[in-house]
Amino acid sequence: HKEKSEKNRGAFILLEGCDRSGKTTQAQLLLQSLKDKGQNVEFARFPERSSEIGKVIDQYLKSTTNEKNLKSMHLLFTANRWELMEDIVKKIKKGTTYVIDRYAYSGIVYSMANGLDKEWCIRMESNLPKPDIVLFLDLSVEDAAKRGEYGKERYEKKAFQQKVRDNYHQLIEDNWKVIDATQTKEEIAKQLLDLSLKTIEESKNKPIQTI
Ligand code: T5A
Ligand code: NA
Repeated sequence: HKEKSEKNRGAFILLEGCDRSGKTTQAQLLLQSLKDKGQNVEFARFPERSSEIGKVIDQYLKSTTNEKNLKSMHLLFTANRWELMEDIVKKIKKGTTYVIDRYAYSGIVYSMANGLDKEWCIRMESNLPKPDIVLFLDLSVEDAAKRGEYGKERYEKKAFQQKVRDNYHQLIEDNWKVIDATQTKEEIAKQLLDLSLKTIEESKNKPIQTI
């Protein structure tokens, strides 16, 4: 029986933020702490560069030549989400909690920073599963840049990152928590763990929403 099997589902916990905001660091810490608390939890990231679509995305991110077809590039990032989310949702419904590093909101804010229309970007992400909580690691571009040089990938430049941050601030909704990412790794980890445990508890018997 469908309804019954969706009781006690896992949660969809998402980490978002600019480059160098500490997403990957915190995702790994959170995964371990949740496991230590006996939670059934798995990790995923977007873009997932290992699939066929992911390989095209990886090449795009590593190249610095002008991209003429930004809309089709956006749709490849979106397709990369669809190709993984079907399996992820199946597992969430069976009780696995997912910690995910970047998702649809990254798609929206980076494409907007490239000049694409906000409403178009949001529309292209519609119907994807919606996270139960968005843990938004927020810090200024200046503070992010202090964490060592930005890398060599396409978007790792200060002016671009400033646009990305401004765009994130336009997307904040009720299910977002803005985390001060200038705190120590340990301080942030504790906040994320508390928020995640609360979310797991509150999401258990709620249907998964869509964007
Ligand atoms: N993209 C992505 C799109 O354009 N469209 C899309 O749809 C999607 C999904 C992907 C790129 O693709 C774009 C966005 C991105 O430009 P990525 O592989 O996800 O890139 O790489 P990033 O997320 O940018 O990875 P980064 O490594 O730059 O950032 P993180 O993961 O936020 O940061 P992290 O944890 O690696 O930490 C960075 C450094 O800071 C230190 C760490 O030790 C590390 O050195 N640090 C701290 N220092 C002090 N205090 C703290 N609290 C710290 N936390 C971490
Ligand atoms: Na990262």
